[in-house]
Amino acid sequence: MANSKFEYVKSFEVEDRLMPSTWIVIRIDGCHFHRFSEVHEFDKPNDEQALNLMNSCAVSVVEEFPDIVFSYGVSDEYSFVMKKTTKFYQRRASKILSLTVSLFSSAYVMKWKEFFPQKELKYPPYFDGRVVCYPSTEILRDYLAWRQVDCHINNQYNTCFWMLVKSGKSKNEAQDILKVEEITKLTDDGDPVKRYRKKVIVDHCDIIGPSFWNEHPDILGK
Ligand SMILES: Nc1nc2c(ncn2[C@@H]2O[C@H](COP(=O)(O)OP(=O)(O)OP(=O)(O)O)[C@@H](O)[C@H]2O)c(=O)[nH]1
Ligand SMILES: [Mg+2]
Repeated sequence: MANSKFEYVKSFEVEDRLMPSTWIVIRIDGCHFHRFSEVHEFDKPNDEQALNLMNSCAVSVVEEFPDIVFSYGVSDEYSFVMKKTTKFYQRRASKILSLTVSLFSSAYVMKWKEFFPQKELKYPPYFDGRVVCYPSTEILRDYLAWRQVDCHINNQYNTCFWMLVKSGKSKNEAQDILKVEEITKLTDDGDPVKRYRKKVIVDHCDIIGPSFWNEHPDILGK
């Protein structure tokens, strides 16, 4: 590339390489999906097709970025785990994050008709994202457990809330009942093997306890 007197502007760019030898987790989350789900009349509390669409977008991301070893999603969010040794885009945070968010968002729009053939997409959905490094497999497992525990608590609350509303209570009454009843909170009790080709499996299972991880030791390595 030709040198010019303007080259110096590159020195303003910041170095944003993520810490080496750490698990990289990218979490994306739908922006204002409370409104988006109202406008598009999603079933309450869970719209199966909306969740299937999220899963399908996540599969696209996992298939496109080879160093993602695991991903977990709930509601309007999805977490993607990249292996510790990944050199994807030299581990540059802005590249990894922006690529994930943009691929997920465009997949969501492209696949919309496949999952909602009768519904028009009324405006463009968009997602925010963050990227965090976790230094150990234990902390990564705690991160994933945290997201799933959150899912259980929210689902328990939302399921009860909408059942009360369907049974004739007002939203305020349902809220008050659930406050009084104090919904029981649930307690929450390593480089992958070389792969030549990855098979993406969509599953619904417990990732808080050890069974899943013991049955699939290859995902996070030894
Ligand atoms: N009806 C329905 N709503 C859903 C479903 N999945 C997600 N949502 C909505 O999406 C929201 C996701 O929660 P948040 O991410 O905290 O809310 P948000 O409106 O997206 O706000 P920001 O993420 O802060 O922009 C839920 O509160 C629901 O309103 C679904 O399957 N059915
Ligand atoms: Mg959201």
